[in-house]
Amino acid sequence: MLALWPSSQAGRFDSLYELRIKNPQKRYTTEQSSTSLIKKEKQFVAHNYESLPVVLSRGKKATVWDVEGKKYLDFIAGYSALNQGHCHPRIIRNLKDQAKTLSLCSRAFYNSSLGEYSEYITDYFGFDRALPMNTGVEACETAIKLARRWGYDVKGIKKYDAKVVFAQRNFCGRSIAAISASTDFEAYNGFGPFVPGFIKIPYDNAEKLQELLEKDPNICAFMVEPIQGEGGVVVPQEGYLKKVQGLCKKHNVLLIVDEVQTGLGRTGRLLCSDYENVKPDILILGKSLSGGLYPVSCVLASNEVMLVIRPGQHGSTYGGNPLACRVAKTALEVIKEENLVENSYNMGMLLRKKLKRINSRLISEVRGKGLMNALVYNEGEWGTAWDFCLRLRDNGLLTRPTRDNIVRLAPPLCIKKKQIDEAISIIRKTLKSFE
Ligand code: IF1
Repeated sequence: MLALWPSSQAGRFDSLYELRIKNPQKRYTTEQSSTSLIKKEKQFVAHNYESLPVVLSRGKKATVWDVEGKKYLDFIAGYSALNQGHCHPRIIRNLKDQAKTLSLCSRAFYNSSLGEYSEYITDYFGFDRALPMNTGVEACETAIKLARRWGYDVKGIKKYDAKVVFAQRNFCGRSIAAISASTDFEAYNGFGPFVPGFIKIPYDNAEKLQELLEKDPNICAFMVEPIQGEGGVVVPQEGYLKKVQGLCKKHNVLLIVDEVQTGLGRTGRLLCSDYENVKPDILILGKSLSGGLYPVSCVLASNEVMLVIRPGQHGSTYGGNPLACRVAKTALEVIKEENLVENSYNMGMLLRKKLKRINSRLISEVRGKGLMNALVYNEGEWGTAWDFCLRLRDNGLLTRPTRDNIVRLAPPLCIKKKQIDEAISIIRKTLKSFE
């Protein structure tokens, strides 16, 4: 019995009941310094992240402050969950208002927000129906379920023979299905057995997809990101998505586009797939669908696809709750009303133009679309991309590397020209300090 207790408590109490009831007498320290807060996270939180050492306590638009009051430009934007900027006043107002009125009733009953929100979001993106979920990975899983079921019920694939195709270096989250689709060793290694029926082909290679679709009639869907985020901000050749759409149509295969990260203005269009005028069969959204306030995701599709799922076959306790619906509708309104898509396009152009003008042997490449950008850092005896990010932090800009040496530059879409200039001068100054 004792072995089950937290090691620090062993022997102090006679039973679990005593431990739970009497332990609150423990005195908690509430020291607010960065050092003590980092120490606490390191001691009590699972070691599933290596966070950049900075402890944030406040945010507004594209700016954040640490617990000591130091100010930074946020060039991660909550991994693109904060396209509307930190603590957007209107989204907060509606969140508060709805939280006071009705937060959740589960889909056991109808609620006063889900219908209105679903009408709004289906109109906004031009689909028949929405399936509300919470996190990005849940929406990705939902899309896979829809595709498999459509494969059996509509396409006529023999039961449990359906296959879904993914691009190598994709990222759709941390669930068992998501890591089964992953080619990232770190993400999947040691977590098997994996979900069967998943095929992985190279990204940005329509020919490989064509070969596969021509020989395998059991494929129900191809799932792809229009720009690979975790893959290292990989921008495919122009025309890739259009070609892929043509192939899927020809072979009666659903095209699932994961716009969890690229969507909602991040790349300078409302959806990144808009650049190629591609409307997928299934669209997945998340992250900024709530403006960073609350986990809200969504799957959009036509009647033909969406109606293969019947009552009892899929759902979620929190999915489609009134609070989420109200927040998401407001978050979508803000994107339009504040012209965030246009600003993302313009500020992205400006950022890349200015970055490309910097003449430094420490930058190998600058790439991206809109405000989804990467700077490829040339690591050497002067240090790693991590060291570079630490010094950017000291100089007032927050970001971190992905895939070792790729530094993400993805601020909230409300960022102003003045702040882009400020970021550029911080980057210049930081690069110089390594020369
Ligand atoms: C982590 C990156 C961003 C996503 C796409 C689905 C999901 C994500 C295209 C799942 C999530 C995240 C999650 C975060 C790191 C992160 C990330 F580094 F992987 F690329 F955004 F920058 N589809 N992306 O990018 O959404 O379930 O997390 O809501 O897991 O460490 P989720």
